[in-house]
Amino acid sequence: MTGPKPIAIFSLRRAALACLSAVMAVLSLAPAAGAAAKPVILDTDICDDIDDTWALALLLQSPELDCKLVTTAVGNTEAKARVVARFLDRVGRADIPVGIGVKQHDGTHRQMDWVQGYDLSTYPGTIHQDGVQTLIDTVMNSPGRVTIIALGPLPNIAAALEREPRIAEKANFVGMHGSIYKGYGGSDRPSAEYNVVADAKACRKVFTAGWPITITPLDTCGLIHLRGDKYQKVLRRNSAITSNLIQNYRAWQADGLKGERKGIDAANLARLVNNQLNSASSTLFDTVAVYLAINTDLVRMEQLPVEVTDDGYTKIVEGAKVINCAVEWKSLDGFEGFLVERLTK
Ligand SMILES: [Ca+2]
Repeated sequence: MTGPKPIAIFSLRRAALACLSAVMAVLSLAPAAGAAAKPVILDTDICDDIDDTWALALLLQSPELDCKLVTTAVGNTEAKARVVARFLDRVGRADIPVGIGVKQHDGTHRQMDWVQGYDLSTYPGTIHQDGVQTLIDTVMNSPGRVTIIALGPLPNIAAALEREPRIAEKANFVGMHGSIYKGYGGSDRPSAEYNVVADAKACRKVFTAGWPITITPLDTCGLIHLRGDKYQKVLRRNSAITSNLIQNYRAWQADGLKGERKGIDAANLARLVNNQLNSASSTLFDTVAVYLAINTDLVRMEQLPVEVTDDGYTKIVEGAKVINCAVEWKSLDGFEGFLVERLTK
């Protein structure tokens, strides 16, 4: 260093650049011509909550990201792969391979109605029966560093690390996981967040691996709901992306209501589903993980030593591996605007 930094000018420039970058994000401008899209793998427990389907839609609408593979996680991963495959096919993205993750049972999920009669063998793209191995191969054979975006509990990623630990040298990890200062519903007490507590052992394996880790804990992802004009814009857009998304929201909502209100008649079910469908989204936790794979301008990041406890908390513990945590929104409204802009473009 040859002299003192012109701090004021530097800060001003940095602030101006950050501002410009946030505006570009909100306007959803494509990356500069020639800028290569970032290779990503999406690992999703789609069909448990509906926010994964919203996150998949956001990913497909984001030119900064080049989706190399989608793997399904948790429960009946084969039945979930049918939803991913049909969705990709219907929005014209059957170029993306689908990998079936570690299968835990043969049961149903909440978006089964949407894939009634859909046969996975009719997917024009590739279906990989061993999604974990395909994930490993995709990372190891990629000329550039891959970003794994994980939207659920982590049995697939833990299994991949077990089989091939070197993936941690060739990939970055971005996840919707944990709870740092805030818990569910913006509570001042951290929660044992579902994606962590559902498989704390797998989460600890992933959070102690050698790769760079970025997470959106409940502090930021737990606050995302689309309501009012923002939600109506998505509802009314009626593109391939939004209509397939809303059809899935409908199937998921109806399945949940049928479970809650045993014996409900068809007319009442339709009325309740329509009420919800016409008013707002559910909490869209997972969409924030996709955003963090693109950039972090709209959130305040902290680098924190985080330990995964046996009972599913993500605690700040001196000496633990330091990870990048999106702990607070700089502009929650900006993110929701970005999300709507992307989904409806
Ligand atoms: Ca999820």
